[in-house]
Amino acid sequence: MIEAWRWFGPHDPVALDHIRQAGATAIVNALHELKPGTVWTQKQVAERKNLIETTPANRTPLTWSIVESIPVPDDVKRLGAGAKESIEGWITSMEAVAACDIKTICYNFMPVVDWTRTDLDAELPTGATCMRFDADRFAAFELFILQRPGVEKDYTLEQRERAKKTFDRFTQDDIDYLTMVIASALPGSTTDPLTIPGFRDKLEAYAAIDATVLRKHLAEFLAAVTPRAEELGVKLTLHPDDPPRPLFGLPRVASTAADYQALFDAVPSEANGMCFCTGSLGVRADNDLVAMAEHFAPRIHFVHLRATKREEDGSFYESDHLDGDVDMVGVISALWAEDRKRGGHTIPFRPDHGHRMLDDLHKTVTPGYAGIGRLKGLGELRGIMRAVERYT
Ligand code: DNO
Repeated sequence: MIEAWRWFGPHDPVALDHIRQAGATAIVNALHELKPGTVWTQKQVAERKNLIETTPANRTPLTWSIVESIPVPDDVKRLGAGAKESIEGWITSMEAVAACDIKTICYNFMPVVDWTRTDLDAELPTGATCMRFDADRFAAFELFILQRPGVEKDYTLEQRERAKKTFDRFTQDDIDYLTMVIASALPGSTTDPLTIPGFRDKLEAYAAIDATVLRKHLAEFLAAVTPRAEELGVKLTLHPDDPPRPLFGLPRVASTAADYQALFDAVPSEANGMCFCTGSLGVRADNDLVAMAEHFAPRIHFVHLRATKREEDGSFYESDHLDGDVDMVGVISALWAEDRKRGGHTIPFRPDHGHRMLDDLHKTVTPGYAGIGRLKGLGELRGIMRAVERYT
């Protein structure tokens, strides 16, 4: 497997030399400065690639080998093949990326919001902080801040009462913070940031779209883009929903093994692949991650390794990389076997997210992407890989 690292570009407080020091050699990046839906040009991609790959004297070379993500515009999710212009634009961006010899592209198909948390800095017993999805805080947001029409029926009376208590304790700053965190403001988001009225309008635009329709639109998108991806030798990797369950009454179609199977059946092209994100998939107790890694192995072209701990009420937090609910050794063994089958050193993985700890507690960091926490995660994951390499 190949050690990769997500870099957010020239303004990322974690510099390319820090990545070298972490030991990763493959860079995961995107033109984050461009709004979702903007068509990427070859010149822009080449410039970024140059920046990453121009190696100062006596430094380890780095390669930009994965794009995460080219955002799929909102109208593609709402209209499927009907969003012709947006799909053509997406293909043009993919061509620009492929022309720069980057052949792995990650994307997601979550409507309205990308990955979702309620806290960026939840304190752990060690004094480090982690990201957290808190069921009560989320319910408080939907019920009393967003006031989503029809939301009551998604909660029991007890859940609503707990949410109300949580809401009653909020200050205006708490409300603003929660709104900022949820309304697409997390790093790497592929959806536009929203205000509360904008949020309601977006949800309204999805009123008629259920899981069947969304799945159909995703299949139409893939049917349109995979022929060109095949010609270019590009692997498209669909990132799972995070968290892997419906939010805001919106459908989700990349949450389970059955979801991915339906997609591979609908569009068998070998360019139709998967980004295996253990942190996202692992939030569902009914996702057997080792079985999924084994079953989908030939479709996996990019891996995010991270762990979460589930709580009874649907809350979860991001634990240490090896101490969550996921059987990390089992997953890595399955992926390692596939990597070996392909000749070795073929599948890129990145340590996904990390705790905010040590010096990072006093610095400005990119939420989820502080340097030290990921460094620790990568070190632990690398240790497992060395053992698996040797003893299997
Ligand atoms: C969060 C990431 C997401 C992911 C996109 C993929 O840390 O997993 O930002 O990159 O959802 O399109």
